Order: sequence, then structure tokens, then C-alpha cells
Amino acid sequence: MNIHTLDKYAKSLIKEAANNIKSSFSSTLIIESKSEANDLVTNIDKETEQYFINHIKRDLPDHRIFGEEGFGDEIHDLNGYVWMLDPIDGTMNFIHQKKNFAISLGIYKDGVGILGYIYNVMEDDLLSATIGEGAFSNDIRIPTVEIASVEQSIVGVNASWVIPNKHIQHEGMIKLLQTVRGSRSYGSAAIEISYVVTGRLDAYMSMRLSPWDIAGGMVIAKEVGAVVTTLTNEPINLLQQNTFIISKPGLHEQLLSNYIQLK
Ligand code: 2AM
Ligand code: CA
Repeated sequence: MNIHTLDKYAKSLIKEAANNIKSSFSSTLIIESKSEANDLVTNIDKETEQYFINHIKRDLPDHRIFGEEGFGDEIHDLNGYVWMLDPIDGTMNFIHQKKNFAISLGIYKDGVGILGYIYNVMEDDLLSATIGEGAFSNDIRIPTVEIASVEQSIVGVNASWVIPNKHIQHEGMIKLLQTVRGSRSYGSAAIEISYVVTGRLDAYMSMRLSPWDIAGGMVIAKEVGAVVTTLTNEPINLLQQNTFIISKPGLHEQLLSNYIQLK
């Protein structure tokens, strides 16, 4: 399958999976906790991941799947084709708000992101990117992001990092919130990433994200010139959890050198 056929195929799976998710609103959700009380999963997260896996295994048997719910393959390397899938990013929003959740998907070939998708299901907004060919919001090309400064920016940050916590020096975060124009928190990493690449946010950061939360967004980010690193300014390793920042250029350096300090 060439990259454009693969792109069409991935988009058709995403749209069909999203229809199934929306149809599920008429039935009762089964909600469970995972690693901690607030780390939630539903039967729909699981069924959506299985929907992708069943189709990919049938149609592209040599492709591997790295999915949040663990029905895919055990991934210890990025050789060949690897689909990094979060069937529902923002599960708590899905359960409580029935909006602000996304299907997040990155397709990597030998470790290089070739296709990326973030589908905001309830807004019917599909961000997509093909390596070297730019990024799109539905069929509209997304322009390159502009340089930003702290004073004029809106940053996506979870309020828990501004109170004393074990991951980050919260004094720097207070100083940041006193300096920026505004802050926002949407509860879905994929949606926050989608807002940075489309210019609605200037930066978004998190202390702990998994490969499937960010793999699709990283392909899109590259196409529009948004900068993605860990919070210690290192490249993201897609085989493990990472600290994470995506930012417009200029702002990225300011945030890391003047405000963000890990413990
Ligand atoms: P999820 O909804 O797929 O679990 C919420 O701030 C964001 O962080 C969401 O994108 C959420 O993804 C992610 N998240 C929640 N718990 C997490 C965990 N234990 N590890 C990594 N990411 C997590
Ligand atoms: Ca998820």
C-alpha cells in the first residue's frame, strides 16, 4: 500500500470508529479504573481499539499496533510499520462531558512518523498530516505556526502542576501563569496538541504522556513547524512515557530556560 492509499485507509478507519463511538452514547458505559483511581477506561475505549486492530490485522498483516488498551502488539522497537493508537484520548471527558475527546493515531515506518491524525470526534475536525506534504484540518491546509513570546501567549497546562507536586518546581509555574496572557486545560493531550498546531494555543506541556497520546500529533507538529521535546529539551522516545512540551518557536526556548524546572 503506498502512503496515499494508507492515508485514505487510516482515515476511513478513524471515521468509522468515531461513528461507533457516537452510537455508543445511547447505551450504558462500563467504566473501570486502571493504574490509579482517576485513570479511567470504558468498554468503548476497548472496543474502539479492537475495531482498529481487527481491520489492520486483516488488511495489513505485517503492520504492528501499539495501542493504549494493550490489545495490539508488544512493542520494543519501531522497525517496520507501527500504528500508535489511542482509541479515546480524554476518556474522562468522554465519560463526563461527551465532548473534548479524540482518536489519536500516528503511523511510523522504521521509527519515522509518516502519517499523523487527531480526530476531535464531536467537532468532526480531523487533523491529518503526511510527511513532507503538510498538515490539514479536514480539507483545509494548516499554516505554519508563528513565533510567539511568553507575554502574548496562551499556554495549555494542568492546574495540578501549579500547586506543590513531586514532578516540577511549582514556583516557576506560578511565575509563568503571572506572565502569560492566559492558561487553559482541556483534559485531552491530543486535543491540546491539536490546538497548538492550529494556533489556538501557543504551547502545551505535560509531566507524563504515553507514545499513543503524542505520536500522531508529532507528525502534524513537524509539518507546521511546532517544536516538540521533553521538558528537559530532549527528543521524545516513543517507546516509553515522556515529559512533553509542544510550542511555537521562540516561546519553547523561553519556557524551558526561564520557567520550567523539573525536580
Ligand atoms: P487518556 O484520556 O487517554 O487516559 C489528561 O490530562 C491527559 O493525560 C489525557 O490525554 C490522558 O489520556 C492522559 N493521561 C491520563 N492518565 C495518564 C497516565 N496515567 N499516563 C499517561 N497519560 C495519561
Ligand atoms: Ca486513552
